[in-house]
Amino acid sequence: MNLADLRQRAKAHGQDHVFAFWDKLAEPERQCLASHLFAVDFALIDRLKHEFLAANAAPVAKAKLSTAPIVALPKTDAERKAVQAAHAEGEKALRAGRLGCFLVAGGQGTRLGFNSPKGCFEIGPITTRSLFQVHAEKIAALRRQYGAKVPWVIMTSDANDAATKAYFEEKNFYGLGKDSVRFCVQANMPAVAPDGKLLLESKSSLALAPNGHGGSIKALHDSGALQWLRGLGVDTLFYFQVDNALNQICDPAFVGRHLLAGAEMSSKVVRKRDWKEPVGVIGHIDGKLGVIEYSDLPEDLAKATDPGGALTYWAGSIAIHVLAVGFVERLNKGGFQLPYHKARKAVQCIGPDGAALKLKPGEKNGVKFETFVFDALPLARATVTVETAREDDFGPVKNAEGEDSPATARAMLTGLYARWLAAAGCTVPRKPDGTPDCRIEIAPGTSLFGEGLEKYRDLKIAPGSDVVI
Ligand code: UD2
Repeated sequence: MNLADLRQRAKAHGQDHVFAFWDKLAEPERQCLASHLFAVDFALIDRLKHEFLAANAAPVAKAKLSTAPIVALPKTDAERKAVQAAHAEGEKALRAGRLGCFLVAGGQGTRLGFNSPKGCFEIGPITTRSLFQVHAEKIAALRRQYGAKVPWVIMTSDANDAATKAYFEEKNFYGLGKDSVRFCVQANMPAVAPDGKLLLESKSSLALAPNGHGGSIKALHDSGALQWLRGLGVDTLFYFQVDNALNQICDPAFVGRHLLAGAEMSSKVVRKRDWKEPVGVIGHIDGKLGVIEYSDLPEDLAKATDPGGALTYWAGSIAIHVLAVGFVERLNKGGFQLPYHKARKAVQCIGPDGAALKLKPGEKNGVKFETFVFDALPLARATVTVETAREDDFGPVKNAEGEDSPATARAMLTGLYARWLAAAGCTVPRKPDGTPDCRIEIAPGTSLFGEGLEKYRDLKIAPGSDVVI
């Protein structure tokens, strides 16, 4: 397509305002704008505009939600035996080198108000250990424990790719070896105004945003990462998010459940702490397993309870999945499209006069379109959903303060390490409310899942002190 065609196409879709400053642009600037515009799927933007933004757009269709079968935390001996069998199966796969790790870290982390990639955020309760470091040390420990390569793919976005790579270089990949960590960059989607017009970030560039973590299915394939994993003998991927400080990476029991069921995509859930908790809910949606995002869950359903007063839709998705490599390959071969979701967000852009728009605090002037990885669940031939204990697996860092903040994640880390030490026979000082009266940090290299801490049985921990192991 040449430039005249591009202009014609933009005009045909009511988007020719993007050329408003064209005549005043220098050649490299024109090239930049043209490259952005060549990548735009105008027909898709039209469709999304009609679907979500038109005055007569239908409200998000009310899906029929019902509860789905979930493997709950074990209560009986038989259930505990099943966990052991799954654990053994997961360990076997780990030892055989079938596991790879897949971290999605392409988000912009706006809520945290941290300007670097979120993974660089220091989360150690005592040390300056960053989120990336916590994940890297866990993977290093898995490699040692299972004598396997456990390669790691990290998805970034244009917004943070260079900074993420520079960070890993600076940290020498935490000793993992550069050849065993691979980055893939997710695609962008243009951000639009509430009337569906493309927004310009500058006179020579569109306002682009990462296309949501659903973009990972395609990014894995298009970047060659999937083929690379296959070449290393990996057929099973452990998927996780950058902001979860706890996360039992490659949890053998979870991986084993997935494998024993012959599943293509599996998920971990926790009991929601209350009806408002911002996590998607796993259930049957129009008869198929899926996740309804918290923002799409009608309040009456979110609040629904069973006769005992417990939430009916209690199963909160914590965005930990196992994916069969063959499933991701199958989707990419067959051509698939995950549905788009709309989010009103603040978007940095210029106005019609070419000057940067000054946004008021909290003003959401734009709309971003994203796909979500959990929308691949209904496409999987078999799935397993497993309940996990929040305190073992889910300490997200989302907000600067309050719930799901660095403070709560650090407290959860100390709480976890305190339980591990107590289980090893060590006495941990406690406050009257039962929380540890000390700060504890255990390196993943010392203990990955709480094992091997017996030698700290006689450790004396003074109230109010710091313990780094
Ligand atoms: C996500 C889930 C929510 C729950 C929660 C648990 C969605 C839509 N919601 O909520 O149901 O499971 O996590 O913590 O996922 N990311 C990318 N590229 C993107 C956008 C996001 O890689 O284009 C990554 C991001 O770096 C992060 C993760 O995806 O690791 C989650 O993103 P988020 O913080 O926007 O999701 P959140 O907290 O709304």
